[in-house]
Amino acid sequence: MTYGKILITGASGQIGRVLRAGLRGKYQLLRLLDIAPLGQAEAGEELVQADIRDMAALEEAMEGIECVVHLAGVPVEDVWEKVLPLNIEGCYNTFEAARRKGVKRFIFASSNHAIGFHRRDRFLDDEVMPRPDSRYGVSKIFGEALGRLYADKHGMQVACLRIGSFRGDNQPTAPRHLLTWVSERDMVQLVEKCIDYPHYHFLIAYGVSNNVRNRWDNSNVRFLGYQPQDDAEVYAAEIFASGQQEDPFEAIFHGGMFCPLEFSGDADQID
Ligand code: 15L
Repeated sequence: MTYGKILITGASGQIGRVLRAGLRGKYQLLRLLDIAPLGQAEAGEELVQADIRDMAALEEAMEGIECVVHLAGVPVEDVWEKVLPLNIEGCYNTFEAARRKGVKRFIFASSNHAIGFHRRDRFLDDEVMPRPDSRYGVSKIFGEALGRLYADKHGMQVACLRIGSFRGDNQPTAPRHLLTWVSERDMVQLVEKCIDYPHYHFLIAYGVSNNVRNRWDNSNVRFLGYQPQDDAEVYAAEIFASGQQEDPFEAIFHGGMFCPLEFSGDADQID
């Protein structure tokens, strides 16, 4: 195993909890970091209660680590006063602490909201221009840019995962999820592939299940061997039977519900 000592930040969040359970026993060490309580340590786990705004604590947490999975931060659109310290400064601190401690690989939880203002009639690959739909989306583009910098400048191996709709109830519940849903086991599989693949420089992958309505192209990362098992379509009848219809404005764009937040622009100009 090339990368056996793993640090997960944001380990008590929605995705963190699922990765903790899904990766348990597969690696020599799972060090779990969060500002919130993490419960009892299981075999092979170490728990660190720390804040990603605290560089010294992060450096300590990186000691001996081979691969970081960085999930910590605000998970939705929020005020700048939260996005700046957690998703901008906190993200920088995490990359920089990893570099200082010689961490070889970094998996960054980006988001589809990094490209949310692209029109949905366009199928998106890893090369499309950044098109954030929110301050949150901007922070994810910032993290991807940091990843690119640390890969090119410092030789860190970086994977940025543009995660779609990961649901705590492991079920798609809205029409947009039929395109964007990522199931728990597919999320675990994607992260595992990004930890285990012997070598890469920098990659962007979409964190999405095998949905028939998927609009994101992962052919650039075929080499990873990610084979999603689930398809949101199984839930389509249930979702439509509930009478839900996507708002017409939201339905134009990949980012859906984040696009109309605070909107004062001209949709026709967003080609
Ligand atoms: C995200 O990035 C968010 O973390 C999550 O809360 C959802 O909004 C998701 O994207 C989505 O696009 O459905």
